[in-house]
Amino acid sequence: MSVSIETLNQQFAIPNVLRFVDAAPGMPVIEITGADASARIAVQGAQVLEWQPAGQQPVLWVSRAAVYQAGKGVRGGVPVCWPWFGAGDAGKPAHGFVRTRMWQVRETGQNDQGVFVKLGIVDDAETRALWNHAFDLELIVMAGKTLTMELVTRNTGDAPFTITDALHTYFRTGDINQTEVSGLDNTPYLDKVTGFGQSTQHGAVTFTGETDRVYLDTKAECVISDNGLNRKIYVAKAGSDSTVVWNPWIEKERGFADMAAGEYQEMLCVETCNAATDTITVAPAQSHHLLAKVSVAV
Ligand code: TA6
Repeated sequence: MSVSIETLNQQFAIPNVLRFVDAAPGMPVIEITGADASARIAVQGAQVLEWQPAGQQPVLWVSRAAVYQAGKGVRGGVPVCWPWFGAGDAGKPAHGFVRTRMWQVRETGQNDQGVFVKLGIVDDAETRALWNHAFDLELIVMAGKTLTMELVTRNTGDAPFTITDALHTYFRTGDINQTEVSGLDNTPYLDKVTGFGQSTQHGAVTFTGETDRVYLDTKAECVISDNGLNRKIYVAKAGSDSTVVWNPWIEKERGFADMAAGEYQEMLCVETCNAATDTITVAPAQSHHLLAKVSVAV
């Protein structure tokens, strides 16, 4: 059941700091204008769309061709992939089913770290038809000088369940040809471009074509050297054993109706996740926390 913009603003707006607007019919978006940063978060999918620290360039990327439509994920920002990362079983949506569903707003507020929002989603008959488990999933977003996103999986059922999950973060970069990602040196990865063959990273990740890699058993902080915009973006994490690095490049970009021509040159994904063999099993009444912490230095 969707809640009206008026009701959301009555319950959760913070004057001059946080308000709800309709990005499209049935697509409420939270607009944050804090002292340290501005941000936008779609209530559908609890999808952070934008984060821009005061005095900085935008850090996240959203396609100019993105579609804002109830039931469709927005191309960019931070899609929440849960309870599986990647292709699901036949007939099931890629990257799980929560990114296209309406979440509930649970809390908004501000403190010395910035402006925070808590969004949650629980199981229902539709989700149980896709994945037969009871759960409570919550995303806590703190938008300040640093962006933190914490995805909390709670098992509210009576049997253990196993998930893979991701904060599938799309970053803006000045020029993919002048961009590299460090922090994954000597790390094994599955290369989706070559049918998930296993390789090992040597040095920084650079981009000369389609790049789609699941780095395994790594808790490392990644650093994006965005040399086009003369900045470094730090992606620290907790509760995550995998990191995915993705750029669709020219051909795959053409396959996305919600990417404009040439946009591959201004974006990359560094995804904070548990993927492939890095699965997470949650016992009844227990929870798992996946945390991404993003900061920028020029
Ligand atoms: O995380 C990388 C990836 O799995 C790519 O293989 C590509 O499929 C991308 O996610 C986007 O997936 P989506 O379902 O959002 O179009």
